[in-house]
Amino acid sequence: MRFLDVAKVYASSGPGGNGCVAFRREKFIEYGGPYGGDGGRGGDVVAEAVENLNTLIDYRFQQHVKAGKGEGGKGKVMTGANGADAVMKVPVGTQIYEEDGESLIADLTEAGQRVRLLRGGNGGFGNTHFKSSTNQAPDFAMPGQPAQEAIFILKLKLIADAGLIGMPNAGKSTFLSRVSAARPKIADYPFTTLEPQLGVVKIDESDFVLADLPGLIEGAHEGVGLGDRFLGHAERCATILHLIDGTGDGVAKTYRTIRRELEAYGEGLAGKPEIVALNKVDAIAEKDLAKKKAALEKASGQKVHVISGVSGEGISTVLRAMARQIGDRRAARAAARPVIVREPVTRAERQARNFKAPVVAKSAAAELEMAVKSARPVRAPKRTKPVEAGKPPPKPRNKPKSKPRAGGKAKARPAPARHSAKQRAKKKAARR
Ligand SMILES: Nc1nc2c(ncn2[C@@H]2O[C@H](COP(=O)(O)OP(=O)(O)OP(=O)(O)O)[C@@H](O)[C@H]2O)c(=O)[nH]1
Ligand SMILES: [Mg+2]
Repeated sequence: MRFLDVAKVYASSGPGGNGCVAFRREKFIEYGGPYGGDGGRGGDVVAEAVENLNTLIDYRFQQHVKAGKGEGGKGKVMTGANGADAVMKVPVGTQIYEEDGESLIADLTEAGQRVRLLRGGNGGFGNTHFKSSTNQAPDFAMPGQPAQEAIFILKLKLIADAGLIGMPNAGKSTFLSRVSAARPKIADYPFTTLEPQLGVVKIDESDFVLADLPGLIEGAHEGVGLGDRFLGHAERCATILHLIDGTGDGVAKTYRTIRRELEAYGEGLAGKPEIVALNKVDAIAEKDLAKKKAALEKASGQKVHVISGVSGEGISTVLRAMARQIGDRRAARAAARPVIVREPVTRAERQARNFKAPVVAKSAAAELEMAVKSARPVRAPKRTKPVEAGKPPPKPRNKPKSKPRAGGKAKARPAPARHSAKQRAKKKAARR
């Protein structure tokens, strides 16, 4: 499947359905009155980021997106059906721009993220809506609202943690194939890689996504070579691995050329953390290595890693340095993310926090106060005397149930005498 990272889409939402003019006509019902229903709502145009897409190639073939129109209202006060929404499925990392390609509307960076691009028209009111004491038989209804139309530019900027940048033939694709399961095309001619390739790198306990980008050459910002449009895929990276072919001459000059291109591209790419690596060390003559490394260190002003994508030399050190920078950015982002505590809205949600929450919502402070008040006090457990060894356990003390009388001891009331049936008959006879 071809990779496509820019697409133009013509979209239109659905118009609303017209309101209906109808009158009730039934046998034995005089003055039936207005009876026309409202029109249905037109469908929206929605963009949704989905996990299993990697390219915008679908929009090369389907450039028109149209939502369903709302159905007209009907007699018997029947409302028309709403039009179906048109959902544009795009890969994660897609940015949606207005027709000019510069005004950003939405940036879909997480799977499942949705944004409404165009609103469907509302349905028109039927004549039932307009009945009043002064106009008891309105013979008009409202038309549905018209649809909205717009042209959108979709730009995919891959979500990678690190990007590989360098001149053509620097060994970028070889590096990616060495450190991940990705199998990009490798050849000894320039511009072998024409589209970005992604690979997942596992190092120690962490993993990250590495993007192999096409080669940059002098004047790329003016369109020379493949241009610099693909640098958009490095915009979201935490770090850039700048590879320089060590077998060539003028490594410092090559480094400066690429840096100039990054600065010309803008979008904060030149300010990103960068790791510099002198590649193809297996093919560099021993006597030239120190000289080239020193020249590169002077030009870049930082430590230069000496690596080889073919022999694997120095690769784990570079990957660890990249993982560290990626980890730092992940930690900074996690710290900066606001913790959103949503206030409970429905009654069920409020009662999940406090089961005595009132049916009608109160302010959060009032509810908290109520929850504290309604909580039962915790009682201390009863203290009991420890039983001494060899002694019988103490008898439970009976407390008098009634208050003692003022002058003396409380007297227990005698239990009512219980007589058998024989005794009762005897008593009865005696009374007579
Ligand atoms: N000796 C040696 N050769 C290498 C090394 N890495 C890459 N090469 C060779 O360099 C040539 C170009 O390698 P690629 O990985 O295709 O280079 P690239 O940077 O992806 O090139 P483009 O896609 O054209 O930008 C191939 O012939 C590789 O075999 C290395 O570490 N040592
Ligand atoms: Mg390549």
